[in-house]
Amino acid sequence: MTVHTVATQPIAGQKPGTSGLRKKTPVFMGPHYLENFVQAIFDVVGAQGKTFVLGGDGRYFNDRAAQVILRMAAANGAARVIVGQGAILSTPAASHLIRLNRTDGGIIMSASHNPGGPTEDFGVKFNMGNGGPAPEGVTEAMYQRTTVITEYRMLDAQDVDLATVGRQHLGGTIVDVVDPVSDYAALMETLFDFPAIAAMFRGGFRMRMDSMCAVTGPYAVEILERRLGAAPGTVVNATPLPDFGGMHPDPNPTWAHALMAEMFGADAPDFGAASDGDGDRNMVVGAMAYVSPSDSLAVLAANAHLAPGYAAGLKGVARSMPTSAAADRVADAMGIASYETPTGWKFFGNLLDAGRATLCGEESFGTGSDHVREKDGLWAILLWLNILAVRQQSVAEILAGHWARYGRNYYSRHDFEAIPTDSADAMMAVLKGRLATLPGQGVEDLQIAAADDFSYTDPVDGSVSNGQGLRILFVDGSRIVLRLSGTGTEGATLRLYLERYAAGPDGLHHDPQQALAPMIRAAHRLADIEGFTGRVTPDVIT
Ligand code: VG1
Ligand code: CO
Repeated sequence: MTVHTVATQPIAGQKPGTSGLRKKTPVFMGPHYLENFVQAIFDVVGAQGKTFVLGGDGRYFNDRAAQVILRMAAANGAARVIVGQGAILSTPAASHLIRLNRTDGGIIMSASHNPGGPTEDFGVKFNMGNGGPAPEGVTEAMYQRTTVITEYRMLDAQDVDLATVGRQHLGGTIVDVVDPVSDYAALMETLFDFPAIAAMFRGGFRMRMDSMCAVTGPYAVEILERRLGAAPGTVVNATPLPDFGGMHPDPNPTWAHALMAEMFGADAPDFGAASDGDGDRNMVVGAMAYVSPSDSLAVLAANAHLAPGYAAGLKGVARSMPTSAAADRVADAMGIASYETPTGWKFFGNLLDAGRATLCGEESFGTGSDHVREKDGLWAILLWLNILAVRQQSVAEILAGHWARYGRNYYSRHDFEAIPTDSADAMMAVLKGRLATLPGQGVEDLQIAAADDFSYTDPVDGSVSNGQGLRILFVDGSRIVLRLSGTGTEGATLRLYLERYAAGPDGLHHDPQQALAPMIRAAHRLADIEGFTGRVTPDVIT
């Protein structure tokens, strides 16, 4: 088989964001677009003699992109590629396969929680040999490479049969097609008390799992229904579809509204959960009890020792800066370290590798641990099930008990989507310019204690990441944070994060939007969101 060297030119804008390169599908399918970026990956990390994992969330173009990447891996001299059957791998399962097989990294095809389809979003990201997302230095090098690229290598070959598990050869490269679920399911069995969870299901415990027509369907059916004995049909929207059935595969109360309606309706199941496009996010809900992701992280940290995989306790807990401080309170009570990182899972990698943190979480419905180097939706759902099985309490009881002990961090995020980029940038620039003048000022009866643009120094390798979000901290401990999304593909998305602490014992059961109303008004006044963007009402509230 011949290796062709194809002449190409740099294509503007191939800069990875919070999590890989995401663009509209037609952009990714345009001439040389995918090829340029994949060659830039191989140019930076090297492919000769190396082994990689390859898989994706099954969205439109996933299958064809996989064939292109395989031909390019072979043309660049890769020794072996491990591919999920049908080119399918959830992001956490890909992370596990990289670690299990000690490969040199992996390519994951996903735009995660963004919608999929011919006119929606596609994405590609590279994970390192530790199983985690490439750090900023590496993604920046890939971007720089795309700005000077002149050629890429492509093997002249037919498609590999990805439908059949087994070994094949593509030029000089071994292609091992593997079952996407089995190794991941086996890992979950080592972490959680499957017999206890199975006994809970046998005792009549009812669950609804919404896979949102995305990648976790096969994983959830195997683990929940087959191995744990949940009733057949527990998992809904269980078949991954190229367009996610037209759904927005983002597990939050807005997009998983069918699940929310069921959990807040008559005869609700005991436990509900949903996951996103590539299976790294989760939402958990009890009967009549929504669990905010920040609270979920805190509850999991406080109870993880009830699961066999964490019986020895936690080394530390890490959260992204916009995530509420609820987990910090648990860490303090347990006498373990807590860390505050910028948004994006790549910033947890060093803490996990160094053994400083065991659990990590983000307010954006992401939770995970040191079992892989990605957030992991089904893992979080199974840890909740394990805790419920041991404590024999409802989700609502566990939440109420948690707040009674630690106090409650009222929390919400307001997203304003598809704002003209110029307006969003101008608004952020003006607020940033005013930060130094804010301490000491009052707004909406709130006194501002401090204000800054969050900067992070990695405690392991000393790398510095600036410009990670504007924070306004009030004297009473509440705060607002504003940042622009790094995963969107249309204009700018403003994320406004709001937090207020209530120590209890009174005032622990208010509606978060009401509890946060002063912060919401203060944020609109301080940033003049309406003046810059014309927006008053957020598109999505979580
Ligand atoms: C969002 C979330 C962030 C998350 C990222 C990737 O980024 O806020 O917490 O890590 O998505 O999640 P941004 O830059 O749009 O705020 V996923 O499930 O897309 O891998
Ligand atoms: Co995701």
